Amino acid sequence: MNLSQELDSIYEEAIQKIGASISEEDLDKNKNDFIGKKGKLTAVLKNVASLSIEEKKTVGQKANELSKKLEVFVSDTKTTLKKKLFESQAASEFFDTLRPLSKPENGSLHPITQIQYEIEDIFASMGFSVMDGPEIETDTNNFGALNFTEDHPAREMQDTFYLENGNLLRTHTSAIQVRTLRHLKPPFRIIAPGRVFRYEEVDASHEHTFYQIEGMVVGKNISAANLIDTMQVLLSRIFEKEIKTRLRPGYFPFVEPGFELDINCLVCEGKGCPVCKQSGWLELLPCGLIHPNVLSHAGLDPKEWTGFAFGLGLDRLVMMRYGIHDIRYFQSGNLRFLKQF
Ligand code: FA5
Repeated sequence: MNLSQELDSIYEEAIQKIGASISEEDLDKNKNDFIGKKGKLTAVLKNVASLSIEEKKTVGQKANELSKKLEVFVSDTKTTLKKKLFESQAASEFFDTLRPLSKPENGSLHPITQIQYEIEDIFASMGFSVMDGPEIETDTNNFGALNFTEDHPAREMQDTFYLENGNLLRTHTSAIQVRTLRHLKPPFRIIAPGRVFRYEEVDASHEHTFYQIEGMVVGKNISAANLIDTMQVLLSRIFEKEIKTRLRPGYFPFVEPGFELDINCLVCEGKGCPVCKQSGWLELLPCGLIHPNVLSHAGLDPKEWTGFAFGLGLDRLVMMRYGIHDIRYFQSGNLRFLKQF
């Protein structure tokens, strides 16, 4: 085989190997095998120096041309590989909402829904029933009946989305306390899960749309000891391990006394991170004994009836359980995130 024929056969082999590359990495390797520093075609080019002037001209020119053609072929193959990769990713992640399903494709429950159902089971086992309420509320149910006076500074604590007719998107599930007091005769124990909305500056631990579970017990001689015990049962059943908590005074107009139950941040194990704003602690469960004014507003005699209430932030609870470092994943619709649960 003369040198020109050798070049042709190297070229044929290169086209075959490069064309069969299965990834960009594989392509780089195949390219190097032929036109890299130690490649087969490069080796021929290096030998050209020892040829006669005539051969130098023809073989050298041919080797150069083939090398250039191979460069173009490598670049085209790279484009094809990129396109194929994109198409296969798009095919596996694309979901056409209008396409009739030829075979059943099961979705799964959102992690927040999963934990909501778990909490409902835990409370059902303690004799609680589950209540519901609308996302659009009256000002009275969200604020007024909960002892927020018109000019009460606490109204500023929650920046609210108002509707033109004066109603609002509920800022907390505590509005369901008011509805429950209207509909049930005590004694009762209820929880009420739901979506709530605030005009909030969004960051790693704050969303504008998030989930809470309200809890409320009304009966005779209900004390802070009953409240704390219930919270401890809840947290130990949810986390199934010892977790550090701290109780500090907290102000909400509808409880007296009010508490903030914080848990040691499980994303950073209390060292400090963006989720806990570097404090090591996360506000999770504000609670307290129901304010006498709330009971009176519902027509109950606060001397006869007492109770406790709490409002659990579900998004943050899920974050603590799985060590999720940013609340924005929950509403992102990112299937790669959701498929983990
Ligand atoms: C309340 O909403 C009171 N209604 C809770 C309550 C109920 C107190 C009954 C006393 C008795 P707060 O604004 O702190 O309180 O919110 C309660 C929980 O919701 C917080 O601890 C937190 O876990 C969660 N939360 C509050 N704001 C956000 C937000 N922007 N994004 C995500 N979670 C939030």
